[in-house]
Amino acid sequence: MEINNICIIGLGYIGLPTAGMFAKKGVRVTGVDSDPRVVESLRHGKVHIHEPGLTDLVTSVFRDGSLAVASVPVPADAFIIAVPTPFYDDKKADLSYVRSAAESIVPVLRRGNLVVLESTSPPLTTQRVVKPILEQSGLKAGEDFLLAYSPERVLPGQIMKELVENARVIGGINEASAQAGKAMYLKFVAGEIVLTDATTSEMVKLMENTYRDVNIAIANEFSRLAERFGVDIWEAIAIANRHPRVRILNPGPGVGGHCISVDPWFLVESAPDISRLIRTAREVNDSQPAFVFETLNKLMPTLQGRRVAVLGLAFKPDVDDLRESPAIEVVRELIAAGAVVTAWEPFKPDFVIPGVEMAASLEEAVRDAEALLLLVGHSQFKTLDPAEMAQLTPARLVLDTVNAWPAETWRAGGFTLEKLGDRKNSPR
Ligand code: SAJ
Repeated sequence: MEINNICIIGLGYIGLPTAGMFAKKGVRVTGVDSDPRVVESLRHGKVHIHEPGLTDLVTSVFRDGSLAVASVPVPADAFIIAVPTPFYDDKKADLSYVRSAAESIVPVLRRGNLVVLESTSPPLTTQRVVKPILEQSGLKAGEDFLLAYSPERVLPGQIMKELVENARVIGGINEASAQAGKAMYLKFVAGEIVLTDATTSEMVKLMENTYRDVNIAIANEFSRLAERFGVDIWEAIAIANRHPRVRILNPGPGVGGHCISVDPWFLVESAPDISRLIRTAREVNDSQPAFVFETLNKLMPTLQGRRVAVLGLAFKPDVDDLRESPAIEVVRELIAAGAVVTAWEPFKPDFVIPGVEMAASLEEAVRDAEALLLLVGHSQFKTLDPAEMAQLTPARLVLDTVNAWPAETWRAGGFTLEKLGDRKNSPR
């Protein structure tokens, strides 16, 4: 089966880079998005996602005509669904985007086509949700058209590299579907391609992110235990990690982003009676912003009217993505306690949080502060010089929640530097 043109539905963090990758390899790609603003801005050469290397790629494939954009799918050899799967307030997966993407393919689906779902989804979504919708075309999955699930596994900030180099799993509803998927992704994937069935590959994706979530949860719980026992968690983890079979992750203000903080719920939703550990890990991570708040509150027992400068709001270092960010949760608690919060997020300075003053620069954020609260280990924060900071701010109390700042240097610079999960060096 020859794949010369592909229609990719959903031009977000995954769909757009994937479209660019295929187009660069000479495939004619039509990128489809239901949001007219995305289609319009791409038509004007404006890339709406901040990801290193993406703008250059997209601009070049647009210029040579191998990538086009549209608001509805066009006939193609293969279709890739890369739309978001957020969750509702009750933590159940919102599959409405997946459903409407599948429905939009039905009128253009032809005999011999391949359809691949990439969106992270609860187990059995390919078989029980996508397949019946596509079969409304009158064609039979596995016989008239091929259907597979292949999750993206790339790390925001390194998407261009990881899309190519990471191992890719492709789960077909039958062997022919998996093989067709392999033939397609081989066009740009250099990493190993592993074939399996659709439900296994759905579960693999959820297991990967759940594994990481549970591991971060234990690191966060350790940070609370360290507070209780007068230990420095950062020192304790560094020592424990010298054990050949131990690799504890980093505690911090919590787990954010649209993947790790969401995906484990898809397993809990699908089988609540047998996923207690996964649920608890989610709850531990979701309550970590409250732990950060309590730690600061111990250092500043009255927060009413106190001026706190918050450095970083993104969900993790060096990205402009604020979705599900635990830093925002911390800020909300500070506002609720009456603190006067000025926040500096260099990757999204004009983000709006009700009640928070967004600074236009680091200088502006710290100018009148009484305390500094570091919530994200952006590279540009890590290298801040405490001697220079001491000139910029009257604040001398600093709470570093991500272990970004060398305590000795900051203390020598005149700051009272406190770290999350460290009561050894700063008994409070
Ligand atoms: N975090 C910690 N401590 C750590 C590591 C991370 O608190 O030691 C926090 C981060 O600050 C962030 C959150 O966890 O708030 C998640 O960050 P991350 O870097 O672990 O992962 P994501 O969400 O950017 O990307 C993950 C990756 N999955 C795994 O590493 C198993 C990526 O490969 C997936 O493609 C992506 O989810 C996805 O799209 O599902």
